[in-house]
Amino acid sequence: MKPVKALNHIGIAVQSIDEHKSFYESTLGAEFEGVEEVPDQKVRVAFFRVNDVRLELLEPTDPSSSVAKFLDKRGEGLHHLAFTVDDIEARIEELKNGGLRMIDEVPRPGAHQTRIAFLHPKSSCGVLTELCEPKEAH
Ligand code: CMX
Repeated sequence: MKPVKALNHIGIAVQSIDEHKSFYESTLGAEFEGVEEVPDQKVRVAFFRVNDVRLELLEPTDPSSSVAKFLDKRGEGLHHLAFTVDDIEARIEELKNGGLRMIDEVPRPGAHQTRIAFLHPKSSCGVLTELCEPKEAH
């Protein structure tokens, strides 16, 4: 596959953004960038920035959300790594042609008007991995 461009963000599943916001903002001193709802994924997300690294807290908005399921099974913690790509459709095809298992074979809408697609963790060393195409890249 054409190389990914950057680590876009690290996703962390939480029961409540409000409960954990002060840890990232006040204790660690990360820059709070805002909260956004991603209806397609049934989550509310909060972004924090530490230099070039962005952290995304994910809070489920519905019990059927995959994040709610994750919290039930595993509790709060690291959920996924997201990598910036361009031409996400081409990257999905390359991964599929390489025999990797995609959760999303068609891009879905993500936060900040990105388009996203997940690889199954069984195809990526047990780490849920997201391809993320920023709006300006297409
Ligand atoms: N990281 C690593 N492994 C994970 C995982 C995660 N976040 N979530 C589930 N798994 C593992 C499970 O432990 C399980 O492994 P075992 O079979 O060894 O027990 C395996 O994946 C299948 O899990 P499951 O519970 O049977 O399947 P689920 O129905 O929970 O689905 C997954 C898992 C990854 C397919 C589903 O969560 C999914 O489609 N995720 C992509 C969408 C998503 O996570 N959206 C939220 C973020 C949105 C955003 O950033 O905007």
